[in-house]
Amino acid sequence: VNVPELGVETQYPQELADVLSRINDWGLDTFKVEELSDQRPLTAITYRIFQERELCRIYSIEQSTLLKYLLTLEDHYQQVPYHNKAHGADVCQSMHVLLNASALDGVFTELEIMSAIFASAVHDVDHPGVTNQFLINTNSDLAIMYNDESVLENHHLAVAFKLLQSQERNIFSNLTTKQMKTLRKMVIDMVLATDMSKHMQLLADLKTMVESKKVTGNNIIMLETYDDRIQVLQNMIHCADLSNPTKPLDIYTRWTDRIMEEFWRQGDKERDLRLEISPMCDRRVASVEKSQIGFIEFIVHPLWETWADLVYPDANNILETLEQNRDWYQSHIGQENGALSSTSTTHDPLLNTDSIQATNTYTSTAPTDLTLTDTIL
Ligand code: 8BR
Ligand code: ZN
Ligand code: ZN
Repeated sequence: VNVPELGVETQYPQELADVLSRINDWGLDTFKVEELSDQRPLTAITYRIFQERELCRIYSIEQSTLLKYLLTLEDHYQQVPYHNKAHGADVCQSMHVLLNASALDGVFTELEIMSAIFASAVHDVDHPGVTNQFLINTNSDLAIMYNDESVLENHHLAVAFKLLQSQERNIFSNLTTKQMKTLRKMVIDMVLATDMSKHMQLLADLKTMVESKKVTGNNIIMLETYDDRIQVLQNMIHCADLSNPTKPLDIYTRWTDRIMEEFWRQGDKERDLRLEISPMCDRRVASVEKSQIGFIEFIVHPLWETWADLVYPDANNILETLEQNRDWYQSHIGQENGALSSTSTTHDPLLNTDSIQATNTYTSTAPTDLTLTDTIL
């Protein structure tokens, strides 16, 4: 079977190859990959990572089978502002970089690594662009199906494994029964850990692990039990999922534009349904900067600070960028004086219809720390 070298059709093979050559870098521009790959960022990035890690050779995966799986997976991400295939691609590539930490050198098996890459690629598939709480409050079919427990995360997993059922897409057909069983357990454990309501527990357990950390002579972490190994992988995918604020500022602000637009669309739905509008979801009360500062201060920074302790000193640059980005949002708070920030979706026609109202209410009704935590967790 003839498969394109980069896995995707492109009119710009050289430019795409150049961007993808930064596959091991924290600053890879997923948005550029999105443009240059004719809207196939997830396939282009995951295919490249499988090649980079020689996973097709190790697990006898036909490249054409891998491509069929990835293209179908990518098609099952919905066209929502944030939780779309670009976010899937971003989390997958971030996970790939985190797995390369020198403190983790040789720690994880090839099967654990493939499970981690696979879990991150599928972790938000078919996300409808609304939160678990919204799905529960509206008595959605998904909430009924999963009895209100990690509704979205259970669904992402079910879709991901369902897509393997067809033989022509089954990338794991040459794994042994035992390998498949282990992979499936690990992928489930990782994707369920991306439910934000598990954040506090995950972080608490990570802190305990850091306190009793054992390392080898060359500063490599020792993880002996399954519980310890999966705990690190769960925190790693959670870090990758919450890595937007640790990326170069121009990339971070583009993700912020997208998540805010998605929140606001949920707020529009809540208004139409006469439900209470969730914090941060009211486009007429847009407080982008304050939301991001709260998000960093209460959730992202505590997590990354602990991760940086675990893999010290591998994540120090990441932590530094995060702190600079927080300071940037901080310095942009008063400055705009009620006007919409340059980073918000002012080009978005949906927002522009409300821009006058948004300008008036911008500074007056920021979410308190408590409501912020309420919405996300
Ligand atoms: P998921 O991708 O699994 O949904 O987890 C990330 C969550 O963090 C988002 O759903 C959102 O609730 C919150 N968040 C906020 Br607030 N700002 C964000 C940002 N700039 N990037 C990513 N997530 C953000
Ligand atoms: Zn998710
Ligand atoms: Zn996600």
